[in-house]
This record gives sequence, structure tokens and C-alpha cells, in this order.
Amino acid sequence: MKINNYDEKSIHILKDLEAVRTRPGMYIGSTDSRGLHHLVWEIINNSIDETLAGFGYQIDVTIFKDNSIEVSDEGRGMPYKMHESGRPTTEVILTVLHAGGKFGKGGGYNSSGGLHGVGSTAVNALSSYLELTIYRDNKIWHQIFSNGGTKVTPLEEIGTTKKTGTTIKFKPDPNVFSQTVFSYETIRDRIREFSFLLKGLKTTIKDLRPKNTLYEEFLYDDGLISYIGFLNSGRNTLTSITSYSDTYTVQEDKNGKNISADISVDVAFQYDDNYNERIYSFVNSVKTTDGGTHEVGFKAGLTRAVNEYARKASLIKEKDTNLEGSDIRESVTAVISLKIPENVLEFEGQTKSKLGTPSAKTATENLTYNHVTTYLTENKEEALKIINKALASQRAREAARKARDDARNIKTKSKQEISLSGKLTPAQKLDRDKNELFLVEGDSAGGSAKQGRNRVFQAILPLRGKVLNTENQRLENILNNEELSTIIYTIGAGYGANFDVKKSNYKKVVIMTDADQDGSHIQILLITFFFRYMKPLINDGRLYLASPPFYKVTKRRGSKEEITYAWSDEELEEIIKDDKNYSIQRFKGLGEMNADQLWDTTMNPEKRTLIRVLIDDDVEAEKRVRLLMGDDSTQRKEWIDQNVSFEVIDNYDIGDK
Ligand code: 28G
Repeated sequence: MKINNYDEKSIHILKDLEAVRTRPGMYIGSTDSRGLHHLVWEIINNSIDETLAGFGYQIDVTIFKDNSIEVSDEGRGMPYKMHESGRPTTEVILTVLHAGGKFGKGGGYNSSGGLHGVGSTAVNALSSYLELTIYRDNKIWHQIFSNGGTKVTPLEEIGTTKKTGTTIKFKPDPNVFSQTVFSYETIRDRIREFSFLLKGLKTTIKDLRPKNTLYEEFLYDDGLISYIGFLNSGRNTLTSITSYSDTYTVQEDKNGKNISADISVDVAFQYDDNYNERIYSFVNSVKTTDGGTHEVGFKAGLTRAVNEYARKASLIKEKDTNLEGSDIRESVTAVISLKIPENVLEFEGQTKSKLGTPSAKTATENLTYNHVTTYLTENKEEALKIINKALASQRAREAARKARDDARNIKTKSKQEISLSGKLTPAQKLDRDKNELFLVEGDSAGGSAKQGRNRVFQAILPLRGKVLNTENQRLENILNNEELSTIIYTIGAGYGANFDVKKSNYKKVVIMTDADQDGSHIQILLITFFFRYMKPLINDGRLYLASPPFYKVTKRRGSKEEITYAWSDEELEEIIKDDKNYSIQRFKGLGEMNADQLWDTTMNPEKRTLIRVLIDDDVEAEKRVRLLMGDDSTQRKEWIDQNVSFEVIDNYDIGDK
């Protein structure tokens, strides 16, 4: 009986590890660079959970020359004694998928949102080796797995120690991942974020790959205040940073049972002189990209406090309307960080990117309302600045609405003329899950694209001239800009906070520009616009850059011609080597290709290459857009000096040979 039992368990383990290896995407999203880094987040999250539980104040990350990586924490150390299933707990944690059940839902905090619990097992399954070291009960314990979780050594005692903690070193399996090179910056940004969110947590990162080892460490005793300082460095700030935190005991109704839980709320914010709001929210140190109840609570509390104060101070007259939330948040940078125990933690939708816990709203709203009321009363000058800015936003909003109403009332123009200028060449069928919109630089390329496209599902919108830089503009100016308002109307899913990606008329929005400086500039301006006003379109993976070829090679084969395209100088050389009879044409712009060529090289889904635009790190993207697109040219110059190297490229002499 016993032997049989054991066999069944071994099979079960293999099944779990095998399941992950067969369909890695299901467990870690993808097997590209994102998936690769996902492994690191899974492991670091376990260390963070120990920190959230109150154990350990330091997490160290080391990247090794062979692209393996090690994470160390100073928590209690992973339990290693026999698990009820008859195997060491370490093996259960590292080889069995325990989504729900197994370890139960405790009242603890969990950075993985208690949603998968596949963490360490998935990492083990996708690694060519994994080495575990545990410091616990004054002893050092050690075990090695390889080839996707196969036990190489049993868990054994290898020494004594006074410290506690866990160390995991692993090397992602190159047979699984298309990308195996860790990005120092990506991991650095993430651990720095943890240090901002968890006041007093020291994180360090060491990269042993370069000639001169890279090393950084982060420790912020001022937590979110430091975070806002970091986010707003280089901006012209209007107010000082204000921060507040408290813990609430809340009652939640769960499956008919009344549960009480402690929710801690931590918020900081600051205003600057710009026109867009930046709210970053987190739950148990994990970013909630789609917001949720805590964000709703913050906005409600802020709006209520500012309006009440503005009325009391007679900045809003009795007969006037209240300021809208969006007016009040016009240039705010805010970080909202909640700790919510697992037993009342709820998310909306499939992903854990939107908080659902109802009492998180009440807690955040009450705390924000009380704090902001006091803050405004005690800081009259700052209060005046905030309210004057909100009033200016309100006036701009109303003026723009009036302008649009007037335009709509002009009887002589048809509705289509006003909203579209008749420029869109639509697709023949309305298919939201398939249709593609090409935003094309210039009317002439627009013409070729219109002729060359697949009429059934591809739509063409030519853009004339330069696109407006949206970075330093109020929303109103964007709505009044013909080019951009046409894009908003054509996509049909709204803009800003009301943008609903599900309503998008297009599965793919493709920016198609010339392969020259102007073209890159238009790409950047459009990406900036989508980043500010349609971010979910990017996050949903719907924004793309077309990649037209640089060269066309015509080879003569007797009386016939054979045409090949090249996207780089290397490709070009490959094509022309061992050949005498050819001519090269360098495409300077899309307009030099005829309709067929444009279809063949750039638009035909079976042959083209599209580059998907994605945001890896919202905070970094925000800072970069601000720096490169904003109006502080001194900072921009500094950044370019430090980060861009200019090299002289020999002029390539091209012509018939
Ligand atoms: C270094 C890389 C990643 C970890 C711990 C500590 C405990 C633990 C880990 O327990 C099973 C499930 C919930 C209790 C917990 C130690 C309680 C008491 C732990 C890590 C049992 C897992 N003593 N540190 N797991 N829990 N660090 N770092 O993986 O109920 S994993």
C-alpha cells in the first residue's frame, strides 16, 4: 500500500512540472523577455510576502555571468520538515502547483494576491537548475533540482548558522525561453519600487556580467514621500508632498460570513504645473494597473474635501457648480498603497490588476477626506494654488465644450465633415476582433495604402503634416485638434479615463511612417498621444509600428526580374553577395513604393513585420515621456548626453553596379 501511495505522488509531481513545461504561457504569460522576468517576480514575491508578514528587512538579487539569478531574503526560512503528504515541505512548495487549497487562505498578506500560488513550482519547472538554501533552526539546509524540477540532491543539512532566511538561485531553461538575458534595469526598477512601498526595506542588486560589476542598493525611511520625490524629480512642483497613513479594522461579508480584517492605507501626493494626472496604486506591493476600490476612494475623498474647503473659503461661490474630480486631479502625482489580508482580498475580472474589496474604498476615502481637509486648512497658500489650478481646468473644459457645441450647431456642415473631414477609408466589414487601422504619414502614401490594402478588414487614415505634441496640452486642445480628434472618433472607444478598449473598432492600430527622422518623430508624437489618452489600447497590445523595408533589390534573371526587399544593411549584403546582375533602390519614403509593393512588404499580414508597442514599466515610461516630450530642454539635453552615443555612419554608395 505504502509503495503504491508513493508512486502515485511521484506521478502527481511529474504531472504538475510537466503541465507547466508543456504550456508555460498559461502559468507565466509568455516565454519572451516578459516571461523570463516573470520568473524573477514570482521568486521575489515570496520574499516580499515574508517582509509583509513582518519578517526580514533585506532582499538581495544577484545576476550571474551564465544568466542565472539569485534571490535572498532574511525571512523565517522556508519550512522544510515533513509535510503531511510524506515529503519535505520544500519539495511540496517547489514541485506541486498549489493554486487554492493546499496552503489555504490565511489572514496573512500575500503579494501574489492569493491568486496563483504557482510561483516557485513554475520557476522550478522552467529552469535548467534551481538551488535552494534555507537558514532555519540554526542550520543551513540545501537542495538542488535540475532539468525542469528533477531532484538532483535530497534536502540535506550542510552547516550551522545564526541567521534565518531563504536563498534561491536558478537558471531559466534556454530550451523554454526565446530570450534568456536578464535586464538589469528592469529588475532594478522593480526592487526600487518595493523599497519605496515598504518603508525600511533594503533591496540590493548586483550584476556580475559586465566587466565592472554593477551594484545598487535602495532603502527609503520616508517611503511614499521619497517615491513622490522620485516620480516628480525634474518637474516644476506646485505644492509640497503631503502623506498620510492609517489602519482600519473593516467588516467584509464573504459567502454569508462576516469577517473582520485590518486594512492599512498609505497615501502621498503632490501637484505640479502640468496637465495630466498620475495615480499609481498598489495592493500588497503589487501594482493595480486598472485601479479599483482604493483609487475610487482616494478620488472621492479628494474631490469632496477640496470642494468643501473651496466653498468655505469662498473660492467657489454659492451659485457656482462644484469642481469636477478631473479638474481637481489635473496635475496631481499620487501613490496609493494598501495592505489587505488575503481573506478579504478581492479582484475584479480575470487579472489581479483591479482591486474589488469594497471596504478598501471606505477606508481610503475617509482617510483621504480627513487628511486633505486638515492639510488644506493648515496650508492656505498651497490650498489656493490647488484650487486655482482646478478652477482654470474647469474654465478650459467649459470653453471647449461651448466651442464644440457651437461647431455642432453650424447647419451648413454635415456631421461627417466636422468629425472626419472625410479622410478615413473604412474597412468593408465591421469586425472588432480583426480590423486594422493604418495611420499613414502623408496623403500620397495614404493613396498607395488605400489601393494596396485588403479592403475587407484594413482601414486607412492619412495624416497631414506634423502631429500635435500632446505632452504639454490640456485635453481640450487635443479635442480641438483635427488630426487627433479624428483618430479618437475613428477608433470609437472614447479617450482618457473614459476610454473603453472593448469598444475599439480595431484590433490593431498601426502607425505607418517613412523610415526617416520625420517619420520617427511622427511615431513618437502619436505614441505619446496614445500613452496619455488611450493607455489601455497599448496595454491590450493593440498599438503597432509598421516596418517598411529600406531597400528593394531587383535581380535580372535573363528576361525576368526577381524582386527582394531588405530591412537592414546586413540583409542587403546577404541578398547581393555572389550576384553581379542587380540593382538596388533605397526607399526614402513610403510614397516611393507603389500600392502592390506597400501591400507586399508592409501591410500583408502573411509577410509583414509589425512592432508591438508595450509599456514595461509605467513609472519609467511616464518619466521618459515627460523628459523627452516635455518642455524642460536642459534635462532633456542632459539625458541625451548621458544615454545617446552619436556615431558617424559611412555614407553607403548605392546605385546600379
Ligand atoms: C529567496 C527567494 C524566495 C520564503 C518563507 C517562509 C515561510 C514559508 C516561505 O511558508 C508555507 C504557507 C502559509 C504557513 C511561513 C516560515 C511560516 C512560518 C514560513 C522565499 C506555511 C510556506 N515560517 N520564505 N514560505 N506557508 N522565501 N524567497 O521563497 O501558511 S518562502
